[in-house]
Amino acid sequence: RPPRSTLFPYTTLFRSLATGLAVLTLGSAPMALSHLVKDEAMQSYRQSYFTLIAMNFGPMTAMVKGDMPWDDAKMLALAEDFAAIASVDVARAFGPGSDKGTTRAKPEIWENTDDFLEKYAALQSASKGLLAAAQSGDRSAIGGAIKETGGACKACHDEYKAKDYLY
Ligand code: ASC
Repeated sequence: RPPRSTLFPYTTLFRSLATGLAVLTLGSAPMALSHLVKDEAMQSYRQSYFTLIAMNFGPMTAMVKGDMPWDDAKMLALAEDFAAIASVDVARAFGPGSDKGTTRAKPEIWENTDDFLEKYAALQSASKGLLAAAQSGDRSAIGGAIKETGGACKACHDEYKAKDYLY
């Protein structure tokens, strides 16, 4: 073991490096926002849900538009996942009091709940049509179903989703 006098500068150097690294790491860490904000569980739930919806719908739209190479197997897999996700009823995540917090959900959702739920049901139904089209492999049917599904997304967004966070 080297004499302490030799070891000391390195220990000091190591400690200051370690401290510096820790400070840098903490200081530059991205705002690690949890996907589940505990006191906004419903808002987190539905944002996660619609992230899944969008991340499955997006690539299908891209294929239809020609922004991504067409792949029948991928289209079918995406349509299956999309329909499976859409079959999970997100309505319970729009419970009383969840109009506040980190949300773009407009108050109209809680004022016109029947209409909101009807529009959501249209999306769920469109997801089934899209799955059927993907199963048939008919590209023009898939294109039509994508249009209908996108229309269902948009119908709700137009009335019930704000551009910016409201609170
Ligand atoms: C998407 C997406 C939406 C909808 C909407 C359809 O891919 O992220 O919000 O489609 O643009 O009109």
